[in-house]
Amino acid sequence: MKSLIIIPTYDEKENIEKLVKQITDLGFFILVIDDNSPDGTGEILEKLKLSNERLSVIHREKKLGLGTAYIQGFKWALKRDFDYIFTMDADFSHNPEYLRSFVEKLSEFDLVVGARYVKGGGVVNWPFHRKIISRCGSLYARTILGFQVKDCTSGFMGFRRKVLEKIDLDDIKSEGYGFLIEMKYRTFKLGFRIYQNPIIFVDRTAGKSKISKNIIWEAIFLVWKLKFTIK
Ligand SMILES: Nc1nc2c(ncn2[C@@H]2O[C@H](COP(=O)(O)OP(=O)(O)OP(=O)(O)O)[C@@H](O)[C@H]2O)c(=O)[nH]1
Ligand SMILES: [Mg+2]
Repeated sequence: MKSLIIIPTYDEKENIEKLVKQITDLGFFILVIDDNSPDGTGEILEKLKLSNERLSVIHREKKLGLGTAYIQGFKWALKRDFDYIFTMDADFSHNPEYLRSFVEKLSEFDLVVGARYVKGGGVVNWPFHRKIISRCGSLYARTILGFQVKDCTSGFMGFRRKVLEKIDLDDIKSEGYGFLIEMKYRTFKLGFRIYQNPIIFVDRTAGKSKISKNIIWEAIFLVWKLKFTIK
């Protein structure tokens, strides 16, 4: 089975080289979507590409958000022969060592979610308020939507190709955490099998956070929109 790991980047120069090496050393292909990072992440990637044939890069003109980056990445993957397609952050919050167990699970399931809020999962180094916001956000979303995914906002996911073929990618308009909830909810509504693989999520030690308060508000409204518009 051929796997592609899609990683959106914005100012990740401290992380990207080490991450690309670790993932391609594990035997996976990688697609990085960089939004013209002012810190030069895009140039680092161009250099790495010269000596790493498993690495592909898409450069976008400006910061256009994580959701649109993933949609572009999914479409890119579907034009090629990848069986499994993963989403992952660039900041080592998602440990690449989990990828192998995700792949194993994808022989039985259609979507694997790297889940913090299940037995065996957890979060390391997050301040108390962030833990509370994240846990409550997940509880809120899954209660209103009535589905069992315990970590709705997890950005670490592995999809079987057929899931992304079936979801109408042009119909997805949410961003940030909303996008991550929407992908899981649509997968669930289409009747696909979802596995929650426990992960220990480690707060980034390098680079800056890009999360904004707006994104949280957006997600609060989005959940209701999803509930009433997705059949
Ligand atoms: N291409 C692209 N990537 C983005 C954008 N915003 C965030 N990212 C990337 O998306 C991933 C997740 O963003 P983070 O800033 O780590 O968000 P977070 O994990 O919620 O917050 P922290 O870990 O606290 O920083 C990282 O790889 C970012 O570099 C964007 O607008 N465009
Ligand atoms: Mg992060």
